[in-house]
Amino acid sequence: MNLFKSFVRSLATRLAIEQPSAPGAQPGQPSLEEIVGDRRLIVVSNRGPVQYEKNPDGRIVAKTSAGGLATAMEPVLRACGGTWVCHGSGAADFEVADADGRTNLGQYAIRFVRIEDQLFNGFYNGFANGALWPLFHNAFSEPVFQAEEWRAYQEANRAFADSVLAEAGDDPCLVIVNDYHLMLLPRLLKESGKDIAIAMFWHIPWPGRRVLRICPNQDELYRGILGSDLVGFHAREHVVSFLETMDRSIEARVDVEQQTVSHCGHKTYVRDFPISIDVQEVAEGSIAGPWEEPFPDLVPILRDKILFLGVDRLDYTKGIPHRVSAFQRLLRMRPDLHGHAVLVQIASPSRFQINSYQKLATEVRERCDAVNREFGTDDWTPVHLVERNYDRSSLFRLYRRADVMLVTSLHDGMNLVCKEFLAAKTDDAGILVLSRFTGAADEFPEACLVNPFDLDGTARQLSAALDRGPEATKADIARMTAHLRDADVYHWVRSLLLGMKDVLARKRADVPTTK
Ligand code: ADQ
Repeated sequence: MNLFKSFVRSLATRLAIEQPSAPGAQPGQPSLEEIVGDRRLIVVSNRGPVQYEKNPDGRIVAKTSAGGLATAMEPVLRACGGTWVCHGSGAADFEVADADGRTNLGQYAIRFVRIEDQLFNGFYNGFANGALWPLFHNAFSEPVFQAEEWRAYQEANRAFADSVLAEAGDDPCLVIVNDYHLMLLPRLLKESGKDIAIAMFWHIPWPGRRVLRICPNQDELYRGILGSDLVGFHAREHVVSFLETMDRSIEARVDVEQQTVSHCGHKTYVRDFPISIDVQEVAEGSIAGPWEEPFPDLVPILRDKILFLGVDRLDYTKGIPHRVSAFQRLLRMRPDLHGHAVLVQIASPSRFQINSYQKLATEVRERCDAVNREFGTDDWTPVHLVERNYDRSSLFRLYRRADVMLVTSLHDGMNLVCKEFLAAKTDDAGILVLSRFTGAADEFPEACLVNPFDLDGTARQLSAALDRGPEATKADIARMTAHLRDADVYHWVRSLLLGMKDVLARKRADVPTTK
């Protein structure tokens, strides 16, 4: 989407939010600006909402990020204003920015952090995604801990801290730190002695201390995160795991009832805030035009076929090979689907410099080929793998066309794709197949909940879901979308900010802790 359209849309959204009837707000409730109060809002994450790249003709173009974090945090800044501090990863980011690395998007500013390539490689491809990402997702790929990558991680976190502190100046600020790339940042900010309130939001699972104790740097990471005033997770289960980890792994006092951790005289509150999406944006996007327009290659393939759809970053936590194999077993069980069912897997290339991601791409291609070899005919190719990024609104149209949405993550903090699918299904027709190991499964008991490791079981459940008939599945989708409309991203941000307000009020009234 071009920046002008995005700006107009953000203005419209902001105006909508300020109405008493805005999503997530009850009449008489304070606006988001009132909740944030006099503090300046700074959001920090490794990846920002936009990267500036150069076309071969030298023109600079803005590219938006695929990924749940950007999808969820962007509406927050659109609504409240402030600054997004993120790594300047686009080739032209610093050409667009001023001498401080800042650029103004109208509704909010971006401040790019400069991290040279070798350091970034150690920090991002190394410690963050080669060690922490697999570690926190139950190690489906073995985490690799390297001393020099740990040093790069520390140095990159310090670079983010310098940038946030420069941005904050002497103003009282509210900083929202995002995710596992920046675990050391909260303490670095707290130690500056400035008036900075810190909320850390954790987008991935917190699996438990027995899994995490293999990390040689766990103490420093936990001390880092405990610089926050509030730590937010998607699910209650992650809150419980976090409290248990802090209780048993470092010198800290944990109050399970109050959900607090006291460490070195500082108290951190821990709460769950299930993240969500801008439901209205998806619903409107899904009917903005025919689905065929952005997907001309799929038109001759789909025609009147039953569309099974997968949309993910090409990541081993998303269970894409398992999904393709479950579909293969479904075809073995159900000859009546031959010639009539098509699986389209849209996979956004991700972290391709890491070996395990390259291996995954090869495995997914091989599994798709295997299904097509087993069942394909001259006029029917059962599986189509599309490895590319799309404009988000194009995806919303395809969700609407889908008959069965397949979300089979092996482990996922929340998963926003299933929520986008539900928001796009304004006609209520469709089936959501959802892994039990997503945060979203807690919110949608009406989905067809599966264990993606159980390929035969998943195929059987898929078959049964297809047989339930349109009336039953419509009723399920209607119940899920009704919940989603109440629990959208504005509800999430409102809860997070109100949670933070409550924490700061409790802290003002609190006696300092000793441990
Ligand atoms: P992710 O692991 O990135 O997020 P997810 O929540 O599924 O996962 O969000 C993916 C986002 O990327 C969706 O908005 C989707 O539309 C978009 N996307 C996927 N494929 C795309 C493509 N080919 N082209 C364009 N866009 C594409 C992390 C955690 C999740 C958590 C989120 C938010 O791993 O568990 O839900 O953060 O907290």
